[in-house]
Amino acid sequence: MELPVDAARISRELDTLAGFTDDPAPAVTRVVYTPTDLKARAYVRALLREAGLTLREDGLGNLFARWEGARPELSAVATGSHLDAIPHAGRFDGTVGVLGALEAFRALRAAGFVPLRPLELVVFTSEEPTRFGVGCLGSRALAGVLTPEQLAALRDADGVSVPEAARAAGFTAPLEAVALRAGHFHAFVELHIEQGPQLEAAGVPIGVVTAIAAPATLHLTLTGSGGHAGAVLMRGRRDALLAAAEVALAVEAAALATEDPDTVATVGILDVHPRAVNAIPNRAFLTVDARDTHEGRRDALVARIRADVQEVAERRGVAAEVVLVNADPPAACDPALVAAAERAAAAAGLPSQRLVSRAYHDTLFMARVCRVGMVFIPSQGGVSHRPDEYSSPQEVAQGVEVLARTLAALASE
Ligand code: HGY
Ligand code: MN
Ligand code: MN
Ligand code: MN
Repeated sequence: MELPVDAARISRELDTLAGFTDDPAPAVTRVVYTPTDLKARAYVRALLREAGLTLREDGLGNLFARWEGARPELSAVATGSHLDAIPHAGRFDGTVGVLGALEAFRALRAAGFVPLRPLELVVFTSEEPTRFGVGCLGSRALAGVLTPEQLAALRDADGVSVPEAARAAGFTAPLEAVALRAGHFHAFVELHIEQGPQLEAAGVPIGVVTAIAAPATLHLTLTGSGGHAGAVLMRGRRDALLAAAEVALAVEAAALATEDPDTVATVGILDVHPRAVNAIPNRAFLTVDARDTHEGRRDALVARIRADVQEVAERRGVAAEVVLVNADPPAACDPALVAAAERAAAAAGLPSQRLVSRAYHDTLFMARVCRVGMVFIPSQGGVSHRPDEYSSPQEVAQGVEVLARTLAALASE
């Protein structure tokens, strides 16, 4: 089947979407339920309607765009990704999987393909942890991993809960109806940028994901005694920032200590209170993002970090509060979907290689609902979560074609 993927059109649409940002280009900042997020959603909803898809939104704002199949009673084949972006991010993370899926649908329709099973394009709410501290809120709720009560307990920096923010954004459907029953979808395949260097280094245009690493997040609050920067002598200070500094270095050492490249840990946020030039920090808040493809090794890493925090706190006389925000299992992509994506790449005349995703994705939680697969395209320089994130129009179009062929095969079975 000849697939007329319009590379110029998807490139234009990605550029337009990148224009919905709260920081100046080339950065993209688009935090869930903000006016900017809602404008981006409205833009994508219009494109989906224009393409003749039937839309529905759930109580969190997860958006489902349906292309009816010849057998509407069969469970749908789903694809999709996210539109939200962390502060000062790039324009391809998530958006390639949304607009790329739309372009895949348009190319299949233009080629005269008629799906047996319905196809659904899903735009997941809040894949990034920026506002509520936990990533993949929408897909966790769809998978039943986050209940309405747990969503109500998640609050942003202003104390606004997820349900309050969703309602304020205009999503009023009941949260009890969000969770999908297992088997609701026949299969789910996400197109995404690799966000790492492997495909570019190998000179391979298509990645077929076999597994998604297991993420965990810790929030640490260290409390010392603070005081006057001039009057309090060095001996006996209980400086929360210096304790946090030791903890941050201990986090790095703990990840390196496993001597496996798949173990990673990052302190991404460090806030200091009262943040005054002449006051000894009496409180430090830091986040730890710890991941590994091997769940046992990830759990051992978290345990070691907890022990290091206690050791530093005792030695420096500071109080330590450790909150484990999430510790999720890894996900394996279904071998049949891996094979389908590899066949699709071959049919498109494109080399592909298997790899593990170290970044997490909504696919990590869709794996609790149905069989999953992922198709990656290269990230220039392996860069992501930065304004200079880049994949070429040709790389995007190649990913779209492989996604389209994979979806066509799954929707015909
Ligand atoms: O952090 C991640 O892995 C994803 O990009 N939110
Ligand atoms: Mn991301
Ligand atoms: Mn992403
Ligand atoms: Mn994702």
